Amino acid sequence: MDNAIIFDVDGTLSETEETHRRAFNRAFREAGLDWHWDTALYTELLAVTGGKERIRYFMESRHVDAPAPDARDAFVRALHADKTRTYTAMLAGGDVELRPGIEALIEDARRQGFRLAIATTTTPANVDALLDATLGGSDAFEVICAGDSVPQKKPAPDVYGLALGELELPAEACVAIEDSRNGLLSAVAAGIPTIVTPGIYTHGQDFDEAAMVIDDLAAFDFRRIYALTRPGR
Ligand code: XBP
Ligand code: MG
Repeated sequence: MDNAIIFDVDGTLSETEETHRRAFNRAFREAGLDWHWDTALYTELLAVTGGKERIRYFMESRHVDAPAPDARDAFVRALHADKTRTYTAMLAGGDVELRPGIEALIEDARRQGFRLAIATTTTPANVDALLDATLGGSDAFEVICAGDSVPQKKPAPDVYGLALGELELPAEACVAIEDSRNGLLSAVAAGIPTIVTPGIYTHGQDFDEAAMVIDDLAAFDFRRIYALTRPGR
């Protein structure tokens, strides 16, 4: 079958943003920084996709003590690498699970012959850590597009465009599954019909452009998702 379901990762496959937030805070402490992102601030900072971009936005928008501009890139990269090491170790510790309905959808879609892909802003290491901890590996996904593989992160369409290119499929033969407005805008800008399953950090965002908003995927009729990939639907 020449149809694919393209999954976002954070907030969609799993409610991982709370683990990301804890990993950021631990990296800040270990770097001797007095920064702390509580859930209210993190909700605000999630408007910026990409951990390195989020750290930079926090420094520059809050005018916190930061290295001189010429040292800032190296500082942010090193701090984010520490955060990624912490995050992947947290996931390897096992305290993570897929959102309700996700594993059933992955298994059913594969039985129906759908090809599966990932299009995410997080790093490849984080994707591997999540899939290893929940599915025993990434075999279910033919294509994984992640992190810095594209010049512009969500809401730009780049990562979904890359996934379509690697699948060698047109946008209308696919459906995207997202949790956030940034992700929705990215997939829709790539021309892909998009379903939103709002998560802890994205409930209440504007999902007007979504083909469907599904609050409880576990109770949903997956055939309605598959129907979105049929031309002339
Ligand atoms: C969500 C993001 C990521 C994570 C943090 O990605 O915007 O930046 O918040 O991960 P998704 P990194 O597209 O899967 O929703 O620190 O690795 O960026
Ligand atoms: Mg997401």
